[in-house]
Amino acid sequence: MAEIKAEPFPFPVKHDRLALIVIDMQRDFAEPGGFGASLGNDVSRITRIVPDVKRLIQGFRDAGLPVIHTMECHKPDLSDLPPAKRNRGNPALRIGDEGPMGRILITGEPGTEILPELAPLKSEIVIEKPGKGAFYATELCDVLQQKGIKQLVFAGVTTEVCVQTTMREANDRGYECLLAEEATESYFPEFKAAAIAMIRAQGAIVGWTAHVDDILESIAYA
Ligand code: TIU
Repeated sequence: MAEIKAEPFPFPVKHDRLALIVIDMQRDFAEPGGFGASLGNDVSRITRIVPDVKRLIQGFRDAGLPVIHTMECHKPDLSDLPPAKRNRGNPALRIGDEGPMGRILITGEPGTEILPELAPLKSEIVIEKPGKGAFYATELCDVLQQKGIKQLVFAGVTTEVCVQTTMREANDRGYECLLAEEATESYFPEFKAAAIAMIRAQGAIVGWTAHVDDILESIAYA
């Protein structure tokens, strides 16, 4: 059986069942004036992973494997935004407010778009999600079933929020999950490290973690 070098033990990869899911690589999380910055975060940490996310996406494209993108966003009328989410914390700008890149985390606004370097191809699926997890209130489950996907490689932001939430949702739905370590980031380095540790603890209780180079090497020879 083919394997990807991973922790806590090799990932038993089935190349014909594998897809990449890139979580929320949006301007709102990576650029000044967006949602991430409005929460008081240093967004420069996010832009630093763009080259690794990009080469992971390219590797999947070159191998002819599916690439799925997600975007955290809400309808302009905010009907899919619970007050409990809008009112959380004390952000400088709340979801739906007008910011320097348009309305924060609203579908179709410039700041809500995926970073141009990582833009989806027209042929690739983009899941718009109102929650942190990509399975909640989206068509993701149907898409994966239609494509016969059983294993997901994860990239994107933030490691302990939308990435980990989606990994846990996927794990409970029977998907085998592998997190690409250099292709994910948090605003808090200690939270990224903790998320990676807790995902792969207890014999991969949520999933595996691996280096981008090892994932790329495996799919190049699929
Ligand atoms: N995509 C995602 O992780 N949404 C967040 O709000 N993350 C934070 O860490 N705030």
